[in-house]
Amino acid sequence: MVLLQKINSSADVKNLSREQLPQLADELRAEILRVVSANGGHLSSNLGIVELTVALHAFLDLPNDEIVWDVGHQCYAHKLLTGRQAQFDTLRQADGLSGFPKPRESAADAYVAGHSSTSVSVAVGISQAARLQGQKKRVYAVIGDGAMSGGMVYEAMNHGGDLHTPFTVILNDNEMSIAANVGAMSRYLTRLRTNRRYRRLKDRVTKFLLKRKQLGRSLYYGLEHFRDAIKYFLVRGVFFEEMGFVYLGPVDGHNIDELLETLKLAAQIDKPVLLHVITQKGKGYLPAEQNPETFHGIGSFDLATGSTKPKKPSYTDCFSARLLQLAEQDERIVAITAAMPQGTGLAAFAKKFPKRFYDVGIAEQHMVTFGGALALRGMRPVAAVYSTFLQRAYDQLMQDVCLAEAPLVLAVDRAGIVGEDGETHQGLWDIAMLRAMPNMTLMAPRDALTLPPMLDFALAAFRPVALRYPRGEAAELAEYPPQPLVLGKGEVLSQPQGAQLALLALGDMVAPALQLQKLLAAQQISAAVVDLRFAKPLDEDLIADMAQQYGRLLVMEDGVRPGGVGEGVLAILAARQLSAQVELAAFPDEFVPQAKPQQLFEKYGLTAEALYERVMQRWFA
Ligand SMILES: Cc1ncc(C[n+]2csc(CCOP(=O)(O)OP(=O)(O)O)c2C)c(N)n1
Repeated sequence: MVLLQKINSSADVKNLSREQLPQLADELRAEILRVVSANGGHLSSNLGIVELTVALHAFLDLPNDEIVWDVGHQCYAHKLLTGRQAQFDTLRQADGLSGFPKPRESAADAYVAGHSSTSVSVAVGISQAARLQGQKKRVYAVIGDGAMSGGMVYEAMNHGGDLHTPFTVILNDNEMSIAANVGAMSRYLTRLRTNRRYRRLKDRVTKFLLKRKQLGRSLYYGLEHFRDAIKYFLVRGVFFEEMGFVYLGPVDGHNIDELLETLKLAAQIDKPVLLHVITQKGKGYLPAEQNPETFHGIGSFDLATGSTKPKKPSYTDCFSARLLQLAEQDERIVAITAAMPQGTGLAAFAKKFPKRFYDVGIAEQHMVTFGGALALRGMRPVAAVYSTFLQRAYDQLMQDVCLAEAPLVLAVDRAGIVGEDGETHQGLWDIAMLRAMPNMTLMAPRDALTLPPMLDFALAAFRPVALRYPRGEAAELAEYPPQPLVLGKGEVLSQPQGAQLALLALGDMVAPALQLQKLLAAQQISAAVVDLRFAKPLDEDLIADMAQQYGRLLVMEDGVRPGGVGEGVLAILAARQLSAQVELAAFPDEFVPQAKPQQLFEKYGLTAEALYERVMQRWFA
C-alpha cells in the first residue's frame, strides 16, 4: 500500500500525479478485498466504483463540494481516502466503521444512506441550501442504475431539473441492481450505452433503402428504425435532457483520465448535469466479476477461491420452498420482489414460474399497490420484501391494501435484528407500523415448522396478511409441532401447574422464551409460555386470561417497544381493567447500531440469560 498509506484526505490524492492514480485504485481494490473477505460486506459494488471514487477525490474541491452516495453501499474507497484507513479493519463490526456513509462517523460523509434512490433529493436539498446561503459548491449525487428504478429519483429530477441550480448526478451504470437490472429505464440506458449499435443500424437501414426500391411493410419498419436511430444518435440522453439535465457520456468508469476530463467539463456547465459512467460490478476480482450478484453483499469468504461457508437453512429458504409447493397447486399465485429475488428467496420461483414472477425494481411503493390490484382482481400475490424496505410503502399499505381490503400477502423477511448493516437495515419497525393499520393481520412463525402453515393460512385468509420472520438460520422446535391456526389466536405451549408468571413471545422470541422457562425452572420458578402467533389481532382473551391467572407477564418481541405487541398487551389490560405486573422485552425507542445479531440481543438485554436476570430481580429477588 505504497500510495494509499500516504492518503488522509482528497488533498493528498491531488498531490499524486495522474500516472499514479491507477496504482492508487489498485491498492484500494486490494484493501477492500482484504477486509471484506474477512468481515463481509458489499464487495461487487465497491470494486466497481474505485476509479470513479479516485477521480472524484482527485478533481472535486472536497469537503466544500459534496458527494452524496446513493444507497451508500459503495463508499468503501471513499472511506479509505478520507482518513479512515486505520479503522478499516473494523468495517461493519460492533463499534467499528459503518458499511454506509455516516456523517457522525466522518464529516466527509455528506448524508446518511442505506435505503435506495434518495441521493438526487439530498443533492437538490444541499445545492439549494448553498444557493440560499450564498455559498459556492457543487454537489455530486452518485447513483447506480439499479437505484434509478426507484421513483424518488424522478420526483427529485423533476424538481431539481426545473430549478436550474447546477449540480451533478453521476449515474454509475453497471447493468446490475443486486440482480440483473430490470425495467424500461434500464433498457433505455442500454440503448445509450450501446450507441455504436445505433450507428451501425443507421448505416444498415440506409443501405437497405438505397438498394431496394420496393415499398411495403419492410420499408415501413426500416424507416421506423431509421428515425429512432437518428434520434438516439443525435440527441443522446434525450430523456434526461427533457428533465432539465445536460447529458454527458457514456464514459468508461475505469478510465481515470476519461473520468477527469468529463468531470472537468461537467463542472463548467451552469446547469444540472447527468454524467453517465459505465462500470463493471466486481471489477478486478474474477469470482465477483463472474458472479456479481453473489458478491453484492456477502459474508466472509476465502479470498483465494471466492468460496463461502455453507449456510444453514434459513426462514427465507423455508418460505421459498413452501411458496413453490403452493404455486404448483394454485395458478393464481404470483410472486413479487422489489429488486431482491435472491435475498427474498424468490429466485427459485422466478425460474420455475417466470410468467407469474415480477421484479418491479427498487420500487416498494409500486410493488405494494401493484400487488393490491392483482389481489383484488383474482390473483393471489405474495410480495416478499425486507422489513426495513417495506417502510417505504407505509401509505400504499394503508390505503391501497388495508383500506382497499386487498388480500395481498406480504412476506416480511429480515424482520427484527439484521446485524452488521446497522441502523439503516434493522427490521425493528414493521410490527409497530403494521399494527397501526386497520384490516391488517400480522403473524410471525416461531420456527421452520410453523412458517409453512402460516403461509398457507395467509393465502387462504383472503385479507391483507403479513408474515414476518428474521434473517438467518431458522429455529426448529420439534417438541412443539405446529397447531391449527385460528385468526388472532395465540397458542399456549406450556402451562405447568402452579406457574408464577407467563412468558408471552412473538415469532423468533419463542425459542428464547422456552430457554428462559428452563432457566427459571432450575430455580423452582415455573412459567407458562405462550406463542402469540398473531401480533395483530392480538389474542385479547388469552392475554387477559394469563394476566388473571398469573398476575405477572413478560412480553417478548424483536421489534421496538413503541407500538409493539407489549404496548398492545398493556392496552388490553387497561381496557379490561385488569391489574397485572408487566415487563416489556423489546428494543428501545432508538436506532440500533451495527453488530452481530447475538451481540445486539446481549447489548439490549434480550437473551434468555439477560431476561432471566430481569425476571429474578423484579419478581423473585
Ligand atoms: C429502498 C431500498 N430497497 C432495496 C434496497 C436493497 N438494495 C441495496 S443495493 C441494491 C441494488 C442497487 O443497485 P445499483 O443502484 O445499481 O448499485 P450497484 O450495487 O449496482 O452499484 C438494492 C436493491 C435498498 N437499499 N433500498
